[in-house]
Amino acid sequence: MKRSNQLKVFTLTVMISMLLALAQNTFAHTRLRVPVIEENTANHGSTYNDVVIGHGCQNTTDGASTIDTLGTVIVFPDGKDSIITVNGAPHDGTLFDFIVKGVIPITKVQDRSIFTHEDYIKAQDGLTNVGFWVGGGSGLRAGFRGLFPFTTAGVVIQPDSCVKSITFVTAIADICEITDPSGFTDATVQLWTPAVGSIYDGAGLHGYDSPATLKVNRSATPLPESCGEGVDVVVKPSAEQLNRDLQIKLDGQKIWPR
Ligand SMILES: [Cu+2]
Repeated sequence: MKRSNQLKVFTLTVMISMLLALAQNTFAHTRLRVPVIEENTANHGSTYNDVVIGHGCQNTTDGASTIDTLGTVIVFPDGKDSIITVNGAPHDGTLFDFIVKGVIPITKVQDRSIFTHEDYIKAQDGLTNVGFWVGGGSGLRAGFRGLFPFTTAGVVIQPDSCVKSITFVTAIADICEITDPSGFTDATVQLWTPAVGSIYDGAGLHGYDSPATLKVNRSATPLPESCGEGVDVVVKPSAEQLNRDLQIKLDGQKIWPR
């Protein structure tokens, strides 16, 4: 092989391994196991999914993710005061403009294989589940991944809307040490939240503005012809909702954040 060719091969190999390392890092973040789903009508039932914790918290010595996780909490946008965009442009209406139920209905699949406790986070109406938390026990060991099962059901796009897809931006906190918000560091918590100005933004921290998302593609009804290409909707929880809902309460007692 000519010297210049060898150099090309070498450069390519280095580039590929760098890309692979990058891809693995991205994959190791806390995400949903199935990030893109179809609509489900009542007849088609539920879509099974998991919150995937990719790694624990980072120690302050070498920055490796060697700290165990004590619990995790996830919140979906409640559809009430959520931040909605249509093809990137702000939308003033509610989620009812785009999805039939106005929220994404979620159900936790009972599972105490990693943590001893779990419960729902309720919307302000006290009925709708907007998220859930799991925690307690010996926890999730650093170096292992954790799957926390749940389902979404009955997510139906308004048939006469021009919605091609709707993406729900979630907010997740993987907790390694119970602190108040001033104690949030890479060693105490991994915040996978949209930066919307809540106390959970975590500027400068590992997961800053890198939330897990769930995209629902239109599949039950055809796009009305007048829609042309159709639109992509993105919905994020508001700062107000996160400050209120992204927390762990056990028997009415707030245990995280302190
Ligand atoms: Cu990560």
